[in-house]
Amino acid sequence: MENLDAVRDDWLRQIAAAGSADALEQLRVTILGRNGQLTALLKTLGGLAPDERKTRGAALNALKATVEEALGAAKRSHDRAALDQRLKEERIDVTLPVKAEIDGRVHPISQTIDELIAIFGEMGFTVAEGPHIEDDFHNFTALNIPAEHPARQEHDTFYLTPRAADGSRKVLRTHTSPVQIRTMMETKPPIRIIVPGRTFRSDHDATHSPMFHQVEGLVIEKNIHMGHLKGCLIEFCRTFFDVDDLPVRFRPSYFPFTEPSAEVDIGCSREGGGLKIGAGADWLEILGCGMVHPKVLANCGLDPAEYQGFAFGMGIERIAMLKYGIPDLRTFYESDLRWLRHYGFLPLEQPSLVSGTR
Ligand code: 2NL
Repeated sequence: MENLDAVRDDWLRQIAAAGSADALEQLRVTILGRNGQLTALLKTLGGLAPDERKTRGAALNALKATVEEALGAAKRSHDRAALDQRLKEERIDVTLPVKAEIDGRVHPISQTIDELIAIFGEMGFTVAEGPHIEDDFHNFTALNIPAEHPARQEHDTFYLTPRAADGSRKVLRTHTSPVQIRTMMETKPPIRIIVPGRTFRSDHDATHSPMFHQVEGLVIEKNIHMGHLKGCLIEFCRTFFDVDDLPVRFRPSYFPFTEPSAEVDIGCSREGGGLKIGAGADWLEILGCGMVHPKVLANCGLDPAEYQGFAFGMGIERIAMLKYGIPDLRTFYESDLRWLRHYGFLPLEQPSLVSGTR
């Protein structure tokens, strides 16, 4: 039988002589691997008498522990030497110029929503959100939109299939109003919310996209009247377009969910093909509004004799195009990075907001 002391001394010598982490690993496999030398020695135990096997087995286990310990120590020493070498060789030149970061831009839709939140936030509004997939009740019925209304037609609205057992179909919300319906049904007034978000209509041309963004606002309190509506929306228009004396006019209109209803125009001039907001003799329509219809309040479980309110709605792409001079609606959704670098905003740019209160 081999003398284990000699074997051990030989291995330890080889381990000490290994010149690299790779050589060390090679050695580990040669000694301890599946076909290794120590493994071979262990296999001979089976042929020994029981007494001999016990002593020889114990000696081989001790040898294995010694070799493993030596391999571990040698590996740690190699790693440390390699690190020391790298630290000695590698230099950081702290005087080099900073690498230019590829900085992103905030999309004009996001920027405009941030501005809306800042402006209405100053007036006490919070943001509400809701599902894009709605049911007939929240999108149409509760809003006093009659069955024969064009908005309910197959042609204008994205209906989801298949129908439920009762024949009803879900719809992609055609406006953000269902969120206001849900809010009125769930919370006790006073309510002061804006609802920015995606809306969907089956419409696609130079000025219409099947997906677009809307912001609607809703105020429900006791004794709210048309004066509050006008003050709030005049303040909004002047702040958003950043023109202190911006002319604002309210024109009678019709929506099924408000009574009375109005459309809001701002003063502008269209000279030489250009559009200038806040000056001149022309008018530009920018939003719709009205006092919430008593039937809509009742549909949401509110007593119209106790609570009144006003609501408004506008297209986010439209007001962004007007404010930032973006000529084509379709470019909003093309994800063209050159467009985004041109029309986008830096992340830390503050939303335009009055410097304090007026
Ligand atoms: C427009 C006009 C409007 C509303 C939206 C509304 C919502 C509820 C109740 C009453 Cl829950 N009204 N929303 C009211 C008037 C006008 O939007 O031209 N949008 C693009």
